[in-house]
Order: sequence, then structure tokens, then C-alpha cells
Amino acid sequence: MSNFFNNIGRYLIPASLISLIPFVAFASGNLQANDFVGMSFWIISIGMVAATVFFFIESMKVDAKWRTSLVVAGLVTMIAAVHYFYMRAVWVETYVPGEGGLTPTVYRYIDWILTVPLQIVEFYLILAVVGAVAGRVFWNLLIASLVMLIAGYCGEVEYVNVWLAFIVGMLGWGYILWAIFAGDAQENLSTAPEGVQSAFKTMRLIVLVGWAIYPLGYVLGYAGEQVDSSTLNGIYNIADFVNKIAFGLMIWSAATSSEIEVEVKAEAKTKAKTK
Ligand SMILES: *C/C=C(C)/C=C/C=C(C)/C=C/C1=C(C)CCCC1(C)C
Repeated sequence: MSNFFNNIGRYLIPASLISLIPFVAFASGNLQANDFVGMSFWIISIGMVAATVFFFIESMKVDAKWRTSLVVAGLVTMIAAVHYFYMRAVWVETYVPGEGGLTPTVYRYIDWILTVPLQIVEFYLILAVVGAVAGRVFWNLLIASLVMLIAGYCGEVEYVNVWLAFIVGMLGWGYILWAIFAGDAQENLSTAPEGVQSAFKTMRLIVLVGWAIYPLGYVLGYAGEQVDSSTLNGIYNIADFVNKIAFGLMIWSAATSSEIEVEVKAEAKTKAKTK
């Protein structure tokens, strides 16, 4: 099995990098010196690529049970990288000094509708590592996240009232928070090893604090008479940086520290034997 992964990895990394190359062509827009939101699009596009490379390469080094989690983390940043190239082009090409650019809502939500469920998978995988959770929990979280995103989209493209959509979206997020803090997603957590427990606790803090940046951006972006596209996109960009890259790093950190645990135990065993 590990042989299989080693061989796949040999092709996975170059293949994924080559697949990103066409998107560099989208870098042709003219970034203006005062376009700070444009700069954040630019920085995050490249940050996502770098994070993807990192997660894929690291996935081949960690213990087998963490491998899928890190591959999924790399897929999240890879999907985001591609969408960021498109979003950046929309923004930079329509940017008017003093007014901002157009909001790339469609690309944003296509990205989210893929990456948020993948992060839910991630959440589930962490718990599944120790068999601490039922499959039903996964489906509940998934459906709640779809309710949250579909509502947000309908609000942002004005299919329904912006604030009605917001409330429905908040209910979806609220359900997820309930499930991971008080409900069935955390029920058997105490049976999990410490490394898994702390990974899960940090991840749910990200869903509480990191995810909160999105509704904040929504509220500030849509509160005025006119949509404030700079505030909306600036805050969403920061949120994506935190929630995709930091989220992945959390998993990486949990995976590498469990590695250390294994090493320490192995060392203790050999010492005990030689005594
Ligand atoms: C990688 C992308 C991620 C983690 C996106 C997360 C998005 C949210 C947590 C969005 C939340 C929203 C609400 C809670 C209310 C309605 C408006 C949304 C969709 C922005």
C-alpha cells in the first residue's frame, strides 16, 4: 500500500503542478499600486499553490492513517488556487480606483461548494482515524454546509432577500457548530487518543472563529445602500487564507506530531529491549 502511494506521489506532484500552469496565463491583468484587495487576490492565489505543493509532498511522509487527510487538504488548496486565478482576473480587470472591482460571486461559491464539503470530509476523517464517529454525522454536517452555502449564494446574487438568505445561512452554520461542540459529532471524542482530540478541538475552533469571518464579510459588504465590493472581497479573501491554509496546517501538525509519538514509543521499546 505504501508502495502504491509512493508511486502515485511521483506523478501526483508534477501532474498537479503542470495542471496549474495554464492559470498563470490569467495573471495578465494590470494590478494597480493602490488596489489592496487585488493584491490580496494575487498573494492568496500563489499561497494556495505553495500550500498545495507542501501538503502533497508532506502527505507522502506521514503515517498512512493521516495520508488521506493531507491529500484532501492539498485538494482544497488546489481547487481554491484555480478559482483564485479566475477571481483575481475578474477583480483586477474590472478594478476602478476609488470604486473597487466586480465581485466574482459565481467562482467564489463554486469554490466553496467544493471545498467546504471536502473540509467536512476532513473533519470526519480525523474522527474516523479512531473510529469515534458514525457515518450519519458526516451526512448531517454535509447537508448543513450545503444549506449554508446555497442560502448565501441566493442572497448574494439577489434571488432572495439578502437578510433572509443570511438568516438561513446562519442556521446552517449554527447546526454545524452545535453538532461539533455539543451534538453527536463530538460524542465519543473522549475515547480518542490525545493527538486526535487536540486536532479535533483546534479544527472546531477554526469552524467557530475562522468561519465567522465569512458572515462578517457578508454583513459588512451588504449593510450599506450599495454593495461594498472591496470590504466584501477583502474579508472573504482573508477568511479563505485562514480557513484553507491554516486548516490544512492544523492537520499537518496533528499528523506530524502523531508521527513523533510513534517514534518516541518505538525508541522506548528498543531501549527497554537492550536493557
Ligand atoms: C474554503 C471556504 C470556506 C471554509 C467557506 C466557508 C463559508 C462560510 C462559513 C460561509 C458562511 C455564511 C454564513 C454563515 C451566512 C450566510 C452567508 C455565508 C454563506 C457567507
